[in-house]
Amino acid sequence: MSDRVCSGCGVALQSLDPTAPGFIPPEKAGAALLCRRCYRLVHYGSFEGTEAGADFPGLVRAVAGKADLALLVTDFFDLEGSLALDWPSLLSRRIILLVNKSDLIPPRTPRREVAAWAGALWQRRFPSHSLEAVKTVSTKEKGFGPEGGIDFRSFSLPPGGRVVVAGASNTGKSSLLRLLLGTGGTGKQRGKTAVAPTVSAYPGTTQGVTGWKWEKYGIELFDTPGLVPGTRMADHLCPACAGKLLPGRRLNVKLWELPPGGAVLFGDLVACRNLSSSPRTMVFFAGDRVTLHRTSASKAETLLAEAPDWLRVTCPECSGWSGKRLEQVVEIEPGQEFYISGLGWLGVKKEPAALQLLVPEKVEAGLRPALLGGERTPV
Ligand SMILES: Nc1nc2c(ncn2[C@@H]2O[C@H](COP(=O)(O)OP(=O)(O)OP(=O)(O)O)[C@@H](O)[C@H]2O)c(=O)[nH]1
Ligand SMILES: [Mg+2]
Ligand SMILES: [Zn+2]
Ligand SMILES: [Zn+2]
Repeated sequence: MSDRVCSGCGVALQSLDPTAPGFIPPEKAGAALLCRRCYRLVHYGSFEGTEAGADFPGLVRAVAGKADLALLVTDFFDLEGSLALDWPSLLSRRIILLVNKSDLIPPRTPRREVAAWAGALWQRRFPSHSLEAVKTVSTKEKGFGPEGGIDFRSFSLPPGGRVVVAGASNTGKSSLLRLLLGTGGTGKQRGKTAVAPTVSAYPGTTQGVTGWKWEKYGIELFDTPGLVPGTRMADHLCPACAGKLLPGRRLNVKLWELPPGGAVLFGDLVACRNLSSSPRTMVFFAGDRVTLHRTSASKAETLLAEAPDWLRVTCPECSGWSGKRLEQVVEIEPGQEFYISGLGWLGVKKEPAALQLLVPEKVEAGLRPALLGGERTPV
Protein backbone atom coordinates (compact mmCIF):
# COMPACT_ATOMS: atom_id res chain seq x y z
CA MET A 1 0.00 0.00 0.00
CA SER A 2 1.40 3.39 -0.89
CA ASP A 3 1.68 6.16 1.69
CA ARG A 4 -0.54 8.24 -0.52
CA VAL A 5 -3.73 6.53 0.49
CA CYS A 6 -6.74 8.25 2.02
CA SER A 7 -6.85 7.01 5.60
CA GLY A 8 -10.64 7.37 5.63
CA CYS A 9 -11.54 5.26 2.60
CA GLY A 10 -8.30 3.75 1.29
CA VAL A 11 -8.45 5.31 -2.18
CA ALA A 12 -5.11 6.26 -3.76
CA LEU A 13 -4.64 10.02 -3.36
CA GLN A 14 -3.97 12.32 -6.31
CA SER A 15 -3.96 16.09 -6.88
CA LEU A 16 -4.22 16.21 -10.65
CA ASP A 17 -7.87 15.56 -11.52
CA PRO A 18 -10.61 16.94 -9.22
CA THR A 19 -13.21 14.76 -10.94
CA ALA A 20 -11.31 11.50 -10.47
CA PRO A 21 -11.34 9.36 -7.29
CA GLY A 22 -8.88 10.21 -4.51
CA PHE A 23 -8.59 13.91 -5.28
CA ILE A 24 -6.93 16.02 -2.62
CA PRO A 25 -6.29 19.73 -3.30
CA PRO A 26 -2.55 20.30 -3.90
CA GLU A 27 -2.25 22.72 -0.99
CA LYS A 28 -3.58 20.01 1.39
CA ALA A 29 -1.63 17.13 -0.05
CA GLY A 30 1.38 17.55 2.25
CA ALA A 31 -0.47 17.42 5.55
CA ALA A 32 -3.93 15.93 5.19
CA LEU A 33 -4.60 12.25 4.79
CA LEU A 34 -8.25 12.53 3.81
CA CYS A 35 -9.45 12.70 0.22
CA ARG A 36 -11.89 15.48 -0.65
CA ARG A 37 -14.76 13.00 -0.89
CA CYS A 38 -14.18 11.75 2.68
CA TYR A 39 -13.68 15.31 3.89
CA ARG A 40 -17.05 16.34 2.51
CA LEU A 41 -18.73 13.19 3.84
CA VAL A 42 -17.34 13.67 7.32
CA HIS A 43 -17.90 17.44 7.51
CA TYR A 44 -21.01 18.03 5.44
CA GLY A 45 -22.58 14.57 5.12
CA SER A 46 -22.67 14.96 1.33
CA PHE A 47 -21.89 11.94 -0.78
CA GLU A 48 -20.17 11.98 -4.13
CA GLY A 49 -20.59 8.83 -6.12
CA THR A 50 -17.51 7.00 -7.20
CA GLU A 51 -16.69 5.39 -10.47
CA ALA A 52 -17.15 1.68 -10.48
CA GLY A 53 -14.33 -0.28 -11.98
CA ALA A 54 -12.04 -1.17 -9.10
CA ASP A 55 -11.91 -4.89 -8.57
CA PHE A 56 -13.08 -4.96 -4.96
CA PRO A 57 -13.48 -8.76 -4.73
CA GLY A 58 -9.92 -9.10 -6.05
CA LEU A 59 -8.71 -6.58 -3.48
CA VAL A 60 -10.42 -8.39 -0.61
CA ARG A 61 -9.09 -11.74 -1.81
CA ALA A 62 -5.56 -10.32 -1.94
CA VAL A 63 -5.65 -8.80 1.55
CA ALA A 64 -7.29 -11.91 2.99
CA GLY A 65 -4.62 -14.03 1.33
CA LYS A 66 -1.99 -12.34 3.50
CA ALA A 67 -4.10 -12.30 6.66
CA ASP A 68 -4.18 -14.74 9.57
CA LEU A 69 -7.81 -14.25 10.51
CA ALA A 70 -10.91 -12.69 8.96
CA LEU A 71 -13.71 -10.80 10.69
CA LEU A 72 -16.76 -11.10 8.45
CA VAL A 73 -19.14 -8.28 9.33
CA THR A 74 -22.82 -8.93 8.62
CA ASP A 75 -25.90 -6.79 9.16
CA PHE A 76 -28.59 -8.13 11.51
CA PHE A 77 -31.20 -6.42 9.33
CA ASP A 78 -30.15 -8.37 6.21
CA LEU A 79 -28.30 -11.55 7.07
CA GLU A 80 -29.23 -13.19 3.76
CA GLY A 81 -27.80 -10.27 1.79
CA SER A 82 -24.72 -10.17 4.03
CA LEU A 83 -24.05 -13.84 3.23
CA ALA A 84 -25.01 -13.77 -0.46
CA LEU A 85 -21.40 -13.97 -1.65
CA ASP A 86 -19.07 -16.95 -1.54
CA TRP A 87 -17.22 -15.76 1.55
CA PRO A 88 -15.31 -19.00 2.28
CA SER A 89 -13.57 -18.81 -1.08
CA LEU A 90 -13.15 -15.02 -1.02
CA LEU A 91 -11.51 -15.08 2.40
CA SER A 92 -10.01 -18.59 2.54
CA ARG A 93 -9.10 -17.96 6.18
CA ARG A 94 -10.37 -18.72 9.64
CA ILE A 95 -13.52 -16.63 9.93
CA ILE A 96 -15.28 -15.02 12.88
CA LEU A 97 -18.82 -14.05 11.92
CA LEU A 98 -19.96 -10.77 13.46
CA VAL A 99 -23.66 -9.91 13.45
CA ASN A 100 -23.54 -6.12 13.63
CA LYS A 101 -26.32 -3.62 14.34
CA SER A 102 -27.61 -5.81 17.17
CA ASP A 103 -29.00 -2.65 18.81
CA LEU A 104 -31.84 -3.07 16.29
CA ILE A 105 -32.81 -6.48 17.67
CA PRO A 106 -36.08 -6.02 19.60
CA PRO A 107 -35.30 -6.31 23.34
CA ARG A 108 -37.46 -9.41 23.80
CA THR A 109 -35.33 -11.48 21.44
CA PRO A 110 -32.14 -12.69 23.13
CA ARG A 111 -29.10 -11.69 21.05
CA ARG A 112 -27.72 -15.17 21.55
CA GLU A 113 -30.69 -16.51 19.54
CA VAL A 114 -29.85 -14.21 16.66
CA ALA A 115 -26.21 -15.34 16.76
CA ALA A 116 -27.37 -18.97 16.63
CA TRP A 117 -29.73 -18.16 13.75
CA ALA A 118 -26.90 -16.51 11.80
CA GLY A 119 -24.64 -19.51 12.48
CA ALA A 120 -27.36 -21.83 11.16
CA LEU A 121 -27.80 -19.73 8.00
CA TRP A 122 -24.03 -19.87 7.45
CA GLN A 123 -24.11 -23.64 7.82
CA ARG A 124 -26.93 -23.99 5.30
CA ARG A 125 -25.06 -21.84 2.81
CA PHE A 126 -21.49 -22.99 3.43
CA PRO A 127 -21.68 -26.48 4.97
CA SER A 128 -18.03 -27.28 4.37
CA HIS A 129 -16.50 -24.20 6.04
CA SER A 130 -17.01 -23.98 9.78
CA LEU A 131 -16.72 -20.73 11.65
CA GLU A 132 -14.36 -19.93 14.54
CA ALA A 133 -17.14 -18.08 16.36
CA VAL A 134 -20.35 -16.12 15.85
CA LYS A 135 -20.81 -12.93 17.86
CA THR A 136 -23.36 -10.16 17.98
CA VAL A 137 -22.03 -6.63 18.12
CA SER A 138 -23.38 -3.11 17.97
CA THR A 139 -20.84 -0.54 16.93
CA LYS A 140 -23.50 2.05 17.70
CA GLU A 141 -23.78 0.89 21.31
CA LYS A 142 -20.03 0.33 21.29
CA GLY A 143 -20.11 -3.22 22.51
CA PHE A 144 -20.41 -6.94 21.90
CA GLY A 145 -23.35 -9.13 22.89
CA PRO A 146 -23.52 -11.85 25.57
CA GLU A 147 -21.14 -14.02 23.51
CA GLY A 148 -18.39 -11.57 24.54
CA GLY A 149 -15.82 -9.65 22.51
CA ILE A 150 -12.98 -11.03 20.44
CA ASP A 151 -9.95 -12.10 22.44
CA PHE A 152 -7.34 -12.09 19.71
CA ARG A 153 -4.88 -13.88 22.04
CA SER A 154 -6.96 -17.04 21.81
CA PHE A 155 -6.39 -17.25 18.05
CA SER A 156 -2.59 -17.71 18.39
CA LEU A 157 -1.82 -15.05 15.85
CA PRO A 158 1.86 -14.65 15.04
CA PRO A 159 3.57 -11.44 16.23
CA GLY A 160 2.48 -8.68 13.86
CA GLY A 161 -0.45 -10.87 12.85
CA ARG A 162 -2.92 -9.55 10.31
CA VAL A 163 -6.67 -9.44 10.68
CA VAL A 164 -8.84 -8.49 7.73
CA VAL A 165 -12.28 -6.95 8.24
CA ALA A 166 -14.51 -7.83 5.29
CA GLY A 167 -18.17 -7.95 4.36
CA ALA A 168 -20.90 -6.71 2.07
CA SER A 169 -21.22 -2.94 1.67
CA ASN A 170 -22.84 -0.97 4.47
CA THR A 171 -22.72 -3.72 7.08
CA GLY A 172 -20.57 -1.58 9.39
CA LYS A 173 -16.98 -2.69 8.75
CA SER A 174 -15.48 0.78 9.10
CA SER A 175 -17.63 1.36 12.18
CA LEU A 176 -16.23 -1.85 13.67
CA LEU A 177 -12.68 -0.66 12.98
CA ARG A 178 -13.50 2.53 14.84
CA LEU A 179 -14.90 0.53 17.75
CA LEU A 180 -11.87 -1.75 17.95
CA LEU A 181 -9.30 1.01 17.49
CA GLY A 182 -11.09 3.17 20.02
CA THR A 183 -10.55 0.48 22.64
CA GLY A 184 -6.82 -0.02 22.48
CA GLY A 185 -5.83 0.99 18.96
CA THR A 186 -3.36 3.74 18.27
CA GLY A 187 -5.15 5.27 15.30
CA LYS A 188 -1.80 5.49 13.54
CA GLN A 189 -1.41 4.61 9.93
CA ARG A 190 2.06 4.20 8.54
CA GLY A 191 3.50 6.25 11.36
CA LYS A 192 1.39 9.31 10.67
CA THR A 193 -1.41 10.37 12.96
CA ALA A 194 -4.48 9.49 11.00
CA VAL A 195 -8.17 10.01 11.32
CA ALA A 196 -10.47 7.04 11.70
CA PRO A 197 -12.02 5.06 8.84
CA THR A 198 -14.85 7.02 7.21
CA VAL A 199 -18.37 5.83 8.04
CA SER A 200 -21.53 6.80 6.17
CA ALA A 201 -25.05 5.56 5.45
CA TYR A 202 -24.20 5.35 1.73
CA PRO A 203 -22.96 2.00 0.43
CA GLY A 204 -19.56 2.24 -1.22
CA THR A 205 -17.95 4.53 1.36
CA THR A 206 -14.71 2.55 1.65
CA GLN A 207 -12.92 2.43 -1.70
CA GLY A 208 -9.65 0.72 -0.90
CA VAL A 209 -7.65 -0.95 1.85
CA THR A 210 -6.38 0.80 4.97
CA GLY A 211 -4.11 -0.81 7.56
CA TRP A 212 -4.25 0.05 11.25
CA LYS A 213 -1.73 -0.98 13.92
CA TRP A 214 -3.34 -2.26 17.06
CA GLU A 215 -0.63 -2.15 19.65
CA LYS A 216 -2.70 -3.72 22.42
CA TYR A 217 -2.48 -7.06 20.63
CA GLY A 218 0.54 -6.34 18.45
CA ILE A 219 -1.51 -6.95 15.32
CA GLU A 220 -2.57 -5.06 12.24
CA LEU A 221 -6.23 -4.61 11.22
CA PHE A 222 -7.28 -3.99 7.63
CA ASP A 223 -10.47 -2.23 6.53
CA THR A 224 -11.68 -3.25 3.07
CA PRO A 225 -14.27 -2.02 0.56
CA GLY A 226 -17.71 -3.54 0.94
CA LEU A 227 -18.68 -6.04 -1.74
CA VAL A 228 -22.00 -5.79 -3.57
CA PRO A 229 -23.84 -9.10 -3.86
CA GLY A 230 -26.44 -7.71 -6.28
CA THR A 231 -29.25 -9.51 -4.46
CA ARG A 232 -30.20 -6.75 -2.01
CA MET A 233 -32.76 -4.05 -2.64
CA ALA A 234 -30.12 -1.37 -2.04
CA ASP A 235 -27.84 -2.85 -4.71
CA HIS A 236 -30.27 -1.58 -7.35
CA LEU A 237 -30.97 1.88 -6.01
CA CYS A 238 -28.97 5.12 -6.09
CA PRO A 239 -26.80 5.73 -2.97
CA ALA A 240 -29.29 8.23 -1.52
CA CYS A 241 -32.25 5.83 -1.80
CA ALA A 242 -30.10 2.89 -0.65
CA GLY A 243 -29.15 4.83 2.49
CA LYS A 244 -32.82 5.41 3.29
CA LEU A 245 -33.57 1.68 3.48
CA LEU A 246 -31.23 1.26 6.47
CA PRO A 247 -32.84 1.37 9.88
CA GLY A 248 -31.10 4.17 11.76
CA ARG A 249 -32.21 3.92 15.36
CA ARG A 250 -34.85 1.24 15.36
CA LEU A 251 -36.96 -1.00 13.18
CA ASN A 252 -40.33 0.10 11.88
CA VAL A 253 -42.65 -2.65 13.20
CA LYS A 254 -46.37 -2.88 12.49
CA LEU A 255 -48.77 -5.48 13.83
CA TRP A 256 -51.85 -5.43 11.62
CA GLU A 257 -54.90 -7.51 10.88
CA LEU A 258 -55.13 -7.77 7.12
CA PRO A 259 -58.61 -8.44 5.69
CA PRO A 260 -59.03 -10.84 2.76
CA GLY A 261 -57.67 -9.04 -0.31
CA GLY A 262 -56.06 -6.29 1.79
CA ALA A 263 -52.47 -5.28 1.04
CA VAL A 264 -49.45 -3.73 2.72
CA LEU A 265 -46.91 -1.71 0.78
CA PHE A 266 -43.26 -1.34 1.79
CA GLY A 267 -42.69 2.20 0.58
CA ASP A 268 -43.10 2.16 -3.17
CA LEU A 269 -41.03 -0.98 -3.53
CA VAL A 270 -42.86 -4.15 -2.49
CA ALA A 271 -46.49 -5.19 -2.01
CA CYS A 272 -47.95 -8.02 0.08
CA ARG A 273 -51.59 -9.06 -0.28
CA ASN A 274 -53.65 -11.44 1.82
CA LEU A 275 -55.11 -14.13 -0.45
CA SER A 276 -56.66 -16.07 2.44
CA SER A 277 -60.42 -16.15 2.79
CA SER A 278 -60.44 -14.56 6.26
CA PRO A 279 -58.41 -11.84 8.06
CA ARG A 280 -54.84 -12.64 9.12
CA THR A 281 -52.82 -11.07 11.93
CA MET A 282 -49.48 -10.15 10.50
CA VAL A 283 -46.33 -8.37 11.56
CA PHE A 284 -44.20 -6.24 9.23
CA PHE A 285 -40.59 -5.11 9.71
CA ALA A 286 -38.76 -2.41 7.77
CA GLY A 287 -36.27 0.40 8.30
CA ASP A 288 -37.52 3.40 10.24
CA ARG A 289 -37.48 5.60 7.13
CA VAL A 290 -39.51 3.17 5.02
CA THR A 291 -43.26 3.82 5.13
CA LEU A 292 -45.43 0.78 5.73
CA HIS A 293 -48.83 1.47 4.23
CA ARG A 294 -52.00 -0.59 4.59
CA THR A 295 -54.76 -0.57 1.96
CA SER A 296 -58.23 -2.08 1.93
CA ALA A 297 -59.26 -4.89 -0.41
CA SER A 298 -61.06 -2.59 -2.85
CA LYS A 299 -58.15 -0.12 -2.99
CA ALA A 300 -55.66 -2.95 -3.43
CA GLU A 301 -57.79 -4.32 -6.27
CA THR A 302 -57.57 -1.03 -8.15
CA LEU A 303 -53.87 -0.65 -7.45
CA LEU A 304 -53.11 -4.16 -8.59
CA ALA A 305 -55.07 -3.66 -11.79
CA GLU A 306 -52.65 -0.86 -12.61
CA ALA A 307 -49.55 -2.87 -11.71
CA PRO A 308 -46.68 -2.42 -12.08
CA ASP A 309 -47.07 1.36 -12.37
CA TRP A 310 -48.51 1.82 -8.92
CA LEU A 311 -45.24 0.68 -7.35
CA ARG A 312 -43.13 3.08 -9.32
CA VAL A 313 -40.19 4.51 -7.36
CA THR A 314 -40.42 8.28 -7.35
CA CYS A 315 -36.66 8.92 -7.48
CA PRO A 316 -35.77 9.59 -11.15
CA GLU A 317 -32.36 7.93 -10.77
CA CYS A 318 -33.88 4.64 -9.61
CA SER A 319 -37.13 4.52 -11.53
CA GLY A 320 -35.80 2.79 -14.65
CA TRP A 321 -35.27 -0.43 -12.76
CA SER A 322 -38.20 -0.35 -10.42
CA GLY A 323 -41.03 -1.10 -12.81
CA LYS A 324 -40.24 -4.79 -13.15
CA ARG A 325 -41.71 -6.86 -10.38
CA LEU A 326 -42.07 -10.57 -9.99
CA GLU A 327 -45.07 -12.16 -8.38
CA GLN A 328 -44.72 -14.87 -5.76
CA VAL A 329 -47.61 -16.69 -4.13
CA VAL A 330 -46.60 -18.30 -0.83
CA GLU A 331 -48.19 -20.26 1.98
CA ILE A 332 -46.66 -18.96 5.18
CA GLU A 333 -47.00 -20.42 8.68
CA PRO A 334 -46.36 -19.02 12.14
CA GLY A 335 -42.66 -19.57 12.87
CA GLN A 336 -41.74 -18.53 9.34
CA GLU A 337 -41.02 -15.15 7.78
CA PHE A 338 -40.99 -13.88 4.22
CA TYR A 339 -37.87 -11.73 3.77
CA ILE A 340 -37.00 -9.22 1.11
CA SER A 341 -33.23 -8.81 1.18
CA GLY A 342 -32.26 -5.36 2.48
CA LEU A 343 -35.83 -4.10 2.80
CA GLY A 344 -37.36 -6.08 5.66
CA TRP A 345 -39.62 -9.03 6.33
CA LEU A 346 -43.09 -10.08 7.43
CA GLY A 347 -44.63 -12.89 9.41
CA VAL A 348 -48.03 -14.29 10.42
CA LYS A 349 -49.36 -14.75 13.92
CA LYS A 350 -51.73 -17.53 15.03
CA GLU A 351 -52.59 -19.17 11.69
CA PRO A 352 -51.11 -19.80 8.24
CA ALA A 353 -51.85 -17.44 5.36
CA ALA A 354 -51.74 -17.43 1.59
CA LEU A 355 -49.99 -14.31 0.35
CA GLN A 356 -49.28 -12.66 -2.96
CA LEU A 357 -46.00 -10.74 -3.07
CA LEU A 358 -44.71 -8.36 -5.70
CA VAL A 359 -40.95 -7.95 -5.39
CA PRO A 360 -38.58 -6.18 -7.80
CA GLU A 361 -36.70 -8.60 -9.97
CA LYS A 362 -33.11 -9.44 -8.97
CA VAL A 363 -33.93 -8.89 -5.28
CA GLU A 364 -33.64 -12.06 -3.22
CA ALA A 365 -36.88 -12.83 -1.37
CA GLY A 366 -38.43 -15.94 0.12
CA LEU A 367 -39.50 -17.89 3.18
CA ARG A 368 -37.15 -18.51 6.11
CA PRO A 369 -37.38 -19.75 9.70
CA ALA A 370 -38.40 -16.78 11.85
CA LEU A 371 -35.41 -14.71 12.95
CA LEU A 372 -37.22 -13.10 15.85
CA GLY A 373 -38.62 -16.19 17.48
CA GLY A 374 -41.90 -16.28 15.58
CA GLU A 375 -44.79 -17.01 17.92
CA ARG A 376 -42.64 -16.96 21.01
CA THR A 377 -41.64 -13.33 20.68
CA PRO A 378 -44.43 -10.82 20.75
CA VAL A 379 -43.35 -7.44 19.46
N1 LIG B 1 -28.15 0.81 13.97
C1 LIG B 1 -26.86 0.62 13.71
N2 LIG B 1 -26.31 1.15 12.61
C2 LIG B 1 -24.99 0.93 12.39
C3 LIG B 1 -24.18 0.15 13.27
N3 LIG B 1 -22.93 0.08 12.76
C4 LIG B 1 -22.95 0.79 11.62
N4 LIG B 1 -24.17 1.30 11.40
C5 LIG B 1 -24.58 2.17 10.27
O1 LIG B 1 -24.40 1.46 9.06
C6 LIG B 1 -23.99 2.36 8.02
C7 LIG B 1 -22.74 1.85 7.36
O2 LIG B 1 -21.65 1.91 8.25
P1 LIG B 1 -20.14 1.78 7.71
O3 LIG B 1 -19.26 1.52 8.90
O4 LIG B 1 -19.78 2.93 6.83
O5 LIG B 1 -20.27 0.45 6.85
P2 LIG B 1 -19.19 -0.23 5.89
O6 LIG B 1 -19.45 -1.69 5.97
O7 LIG B 1 -17.82 0.22 6.23
O8 LIG B 1 -19.67 0.35 4.49
P3 LIG B 1 -18.86 0.39 3.08
O9 LIG B 1 -17.53 1.00 3.32
O10 LIG B 1 -19.74 1.24 2.22
O11 LIG B 1 -18.81 -1.03 2.63
C8 LIG B 1 -23.84 3.72 8.69
O12 LIG B 1 -25.03 4.46 8.50
C9 LIG B 1 -23.67 3.38 10.16
O13 LIG B 1 -24.10 4.42 11.03
C10 LIG B 1 -24.80 -0.39 14.45
O14 LIG B 1 -24.21 -1.06 15.29
N5 LIG B 1 -26.14 -0.12 14.60
MG1 LIG C 1 -16.41 1.13 5.07
ZN1 LIG D 1 -11.27 9.06 1.28
ZN1 LIG E 1 -32.85 6.89 -6.02
